[in-house]
Parts: sequence; C-alpha cells; structure tokens
Amino acid sequence: MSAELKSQLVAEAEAIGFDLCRVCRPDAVPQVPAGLSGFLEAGHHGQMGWLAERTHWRSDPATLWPEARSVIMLGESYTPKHDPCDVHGMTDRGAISVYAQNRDYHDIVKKRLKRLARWLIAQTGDVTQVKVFVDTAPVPEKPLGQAAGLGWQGKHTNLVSRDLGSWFFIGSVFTTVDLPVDAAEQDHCGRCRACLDACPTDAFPAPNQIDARRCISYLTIEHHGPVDEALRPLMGNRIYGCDDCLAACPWNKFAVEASEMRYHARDDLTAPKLAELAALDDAAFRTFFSGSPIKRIGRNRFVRNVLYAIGNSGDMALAPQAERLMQDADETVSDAARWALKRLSDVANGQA
Ligand code: B12
Ligand code: SF4
Ligand code: SF4
Repeated sequence: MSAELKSQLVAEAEAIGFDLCRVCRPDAVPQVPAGLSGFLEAGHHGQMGWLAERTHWRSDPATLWPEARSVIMLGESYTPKHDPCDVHGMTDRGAISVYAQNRDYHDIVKKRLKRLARWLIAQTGDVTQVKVFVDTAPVPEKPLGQAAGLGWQGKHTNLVSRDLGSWFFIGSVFTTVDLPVDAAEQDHCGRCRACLDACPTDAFPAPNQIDARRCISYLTIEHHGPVDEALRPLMGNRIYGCDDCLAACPWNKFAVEASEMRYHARDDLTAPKLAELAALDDAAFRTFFSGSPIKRIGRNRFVRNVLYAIGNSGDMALAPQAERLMQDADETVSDAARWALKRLSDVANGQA
C-alpha cells in the first residue's frame, strides 16, 4: 500500500482528534510473553484475574486476529490545566485522578477509532476489514504503542511521549490493509527515577515493573473488599486512581493542555468534599457519576475509598460521616468506617 494512503491516514487521524498516529506490525512485540508471564507468576496482578485469561492474545497480538497486517496505534492527550497533586494538601477533599475528572475516555476514544476505521474502509474498498480496541481487550497496548513509536515504556511502565509526556490514552485499529510501518521509539528515561521515587506505596519492585497489588490505582479501582490495613494510611486522600508517578515525569513539561474539553475537570471533581461524597447512596452515586468512568466501581467501593481518605484526613469534623457509615449494609464500607474512626482518634491522641 502506498505511502500516500499512510500520510492521508495520519492527516485524517489528526482531523478526527488524535494527537499521535503511527503504525506497526501485529508481530512487533516479541518481548511481551516473557514480561507478562513474569508479572503473572509473581502475582503482581492481584485480583485482576482477567489479565491471566486469554494470555495467548495478550502476549501475541498476531494471534488475536491472524488476518491483520497492520496495527494503527493512536494517542490522545488528556493533559490537565492544573497540577493534579495540589489537592493532596487539602485533607477534607478527595483526589480523583486526572483521567477520571470528566467524561469516560473509553466512549470518546472508541467513537474516534470507529470514525478512522470507517474512513479507511471508504478509501480502500469493502474488502478491508478492521477491529478497534481501547483498554478493555486483551491487547498489549503499551508495547504495541512503543513498537509503532508513540512513545516508550517509562520506568513507571506507562508510555511516555516526547511531545505529550505521560498524559495520553492509547487506542488501536487492527486492519487487513498493509500499511508502511514507523520506527519504534527508544527509551529516553536515562538515569531519571522521579516516578519511582514519587510512588506513595512503593509499588515498583524494579524499574519498568509494577506490583499492582500496591498501586493506589489498582487498590481504589480494581480491588474489591477491604484493602490491606498497612496500605490504607499511604493512600492519603486518593479516592479514585492515582497520578503521582505520571505527574513526576520531567517529559510532561513539553505537554500542552488537551484540546478535548470533555477531558478537562468538572468543577465539582477537581477537589470534591469528602463529607459530601461519603453521604452518597446508590442512586445519588449513579446520578452524580453519570457518564464518568467512576460509575463503574459502584457506590460501595467508592465510599470505601472515601472512608479511607477520611481516616487519613486528621480532621475530626469528618468523624460523624464515618460514625454514620459504621452501620452500613455493606461489610467493606462498615469496616472502612470503623477503621477511619479509629485512625482519626489515634491521630487526635497522638498515637499514629
Ligand atoms: C491492567 C492495567 C492497569 C493495572 C496494572 C498497571 C500496569 N502497569 O500494567 C492498574 C489498575 C494498576 C492500572 C493503572 C493505571 N493505568 Co492502566 N491499564 C491496564 C491495562 C488494561 C493492561 C496493562 C497490562 O497489560 N499490564 C500487564 C503488564 C505485564 O504489562 P506491561 O505494563 O506492559 O508490562 C510490561 C513491562 O513490565 C515489561 N517488563 C517486565 N519486566 C521488565 C523488565 C524490564 C527491564 C523492562 C524494560 C520491561 C519489563 O514486560 C511487560 C509486558 O510487556 C491497559 C490497557 C491495555 N489493554 O493494555 C491500561 C493502561 C496501561 N492504563 C492506562 C492508565 C492511564 C493507567 C493509570 C495512569 C490510571 C490512573 N491515573 O490511575 C494508572 C497508572 C499506573 C501505572 N504506573 O501503571 C493507560 C496508559 C496510557 C499510556 N500512556 O501508557 C492504558 C494503556 C489504557 C489506555 N488504553 O489508555 N492499569
Ligand atoms: S499510580 Fe500511584 S500508586 Fe500506582 S504506581 Fe503510580 S504513583 Fe504508585
Ligand atoms: S519520571 Fe523519569 S524514569 Fe519515570 S518515566 Fe519519566 S523520564 Fe522515565
């Protein structure tokens, strides 16, 4: 296929709203099987059992769809206007990670991927086949993104781009069209270790490796049931996801604010009041987080997270919220409420 189609594709991706568009072959990531099996054998996936399923596809995208000839890798910036770590000092407020402060990116990126896929079919004829993926499929998005040259897997394990820093989502279009490929990106971390040092829970056993069981993003979003008591104090006021390792990366200084307004923070989600969040019942939770990725974790897990933050706040004015939830019908919520009250009183008595 012609280089002309490729350059039209890149222009179309940009017109649709993507910031990066590059191409690799489906078999361009031979290192993934060893990395994935090391991660799984060490148990670093915790309760994310789905990562240990369909590993033949997650390890080798060429087997996911053998007819595919090219993988178009797309990057979409969500660089915030504000410093996401500012809220950590506001102990009566909760910290929600940047990607979740407004609309769910899965919906936005998927629509754009489908538009690009339709455009490709229109250019190349009905014989062209496409499949689009963002996040939820067994596709090793970061290694494929590096192979196509979107960025490199930094020591925090996510892709870093020289232009977009750490703040971008990844999507892919697998296609039967044989497109010219781009060069892979090289590692530009050098001796930097800012992300490793910034992690509040020491979740990196080594550079480029993460133990998700210690990661606040995993603990607040994926982990069900009570969180290990030793980790709760380290979570601070982070109630959904975590950005500390991303925010620490010096490459972010080249990132410009995202042009997609639906990623910029809702006013009521930049520093929401813990007292108000703890009061949400099921119906109010679903209304408040309509269209947000946070809705997916449900009221109980969310309120559990809010209670850990209340426990860490050192603010006795929040004690009545925890007291009220000690009788909650959900056992994980009532456990979190008891823990929060004890921690508040321990801190007040100088015992923590
Ligand atoms: C599972 C998952 C998580 C888990 C596990 C995180 C992880 N790093 O794997 C949890 C819940 C913790 C998580 C958190 C976050 N996630 Co997430 N997550 C995923 C998901 C669904 C799968 C990732 C995966 O396959 N992990 C398994 C491990 C084994 O894969 P890996 O990280 O590529 O690991 C490789 C290296 O460790 C390497 N390796 C192993 N040993 C060694 C040794 C050396 C020396 C080297 C060089 C390499 C190496 O081999 C492995 C295989 O290639 C992807 C979407 C997708 N389908 O890919 C999104 C994805 C990675 N997440 C994303 C985001 C945005 C986040 C958060 C920032 C959200 C937040 N703010 O809370 C955090 C960041 C935390 C972090 N530092 O990673 C984005 C990242 C975008 C980007 N620019 O890279 C993705 C791509 C979703 C998307 N479509 O945009 N996530
Ligand atoms: S997201 Fe937060 S807890 Fe997870 S590895 Fe990064 S800094 Fe550590
Ligand atoms: S903070 Fe430093 S080590 Fe971490 S990803 Fe960025 S450049 Fe690499």
